[in-house]
Amino acid sequence: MILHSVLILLLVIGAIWAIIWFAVITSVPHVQDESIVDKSTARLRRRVVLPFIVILIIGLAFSFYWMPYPNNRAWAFGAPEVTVDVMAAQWSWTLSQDTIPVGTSVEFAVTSKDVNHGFAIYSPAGEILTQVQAMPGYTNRLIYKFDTPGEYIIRCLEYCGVAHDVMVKAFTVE
Ligand SMILES: [Cu+2]
Repeated sequence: MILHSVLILLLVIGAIWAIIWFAVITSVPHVQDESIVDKSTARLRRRVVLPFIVILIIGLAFSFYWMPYPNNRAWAFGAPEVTVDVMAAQWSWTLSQDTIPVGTSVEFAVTSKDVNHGFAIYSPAGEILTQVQAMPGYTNRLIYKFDTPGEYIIRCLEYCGVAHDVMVKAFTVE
């Protein structure tokens, strides 16, 4: 995932650099007449701004796949077949079920009893996979698909009081 992001970033920077370089090389005339320089400046802007906008739009379209918004996740993982209700409170997590089926699109409906918490899921190897805010009076919907069975850990990612660090809960994917 990080490698993808770096590669995309390098491609975008490289493409922008190439376009600017090409535009500068082809539009700067070797004359001192200022009217020609003005024209070439306008041409330079056209050549840089338009491709830049096109690259931005294409980049935005491709990066949508990794965005955590419910519609994008539903598109990437499939419509959720299981909904897990998650209630955060100082200082614990309550889940409507502790076992989640592997390879299935799951929706976590996350809310809080008291203050803001950060609902984060960690893989059995300890890597953070996905996260969303747990807010009082509002339900955030987080869609995810677990491809590997094992014991996953929920941790709080937003400081919520003295026992914030022990706000940990495990669930099983099988
Ligand atoms: Cu916390």
